[in-house]
Amino acid sequence: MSDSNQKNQDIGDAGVIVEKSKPSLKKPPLYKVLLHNDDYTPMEFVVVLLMRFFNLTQNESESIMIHIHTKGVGVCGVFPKEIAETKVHLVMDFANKHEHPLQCTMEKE
Ligand code: TYC
Repeated sequence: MSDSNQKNQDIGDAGVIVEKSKPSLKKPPLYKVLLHNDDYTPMEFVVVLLMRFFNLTQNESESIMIHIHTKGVGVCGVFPKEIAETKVHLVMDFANKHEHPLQCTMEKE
């Protein structure tokens, strides 16, 4: 490519400017779904919730719950935006229905 041409252009054989096509499929931005610690939500409730909404095993759920309990916050999973939003809503509905103060948020990776 000659220096005078931009990145996405090149001079073809017949002196015609050829545009290189940009890749059209960009990866969607991903979001972490976070659970926050509190003093009241029962540990077993958090474990059940992690198994139910994040398809984690009992062992995975217990270790994430203990991580959140000791560190204050933890990642339950990483998803495209709309799926992360749905998970946050489902978790908050579940916690509210059971009158637990559990907080679930999302954050761009
Ligand atoms: N800290 C809570 C307790 O001692 C347990 C807990 C863990 C609560 C994780 C929320 O996201 C949480 N019962």
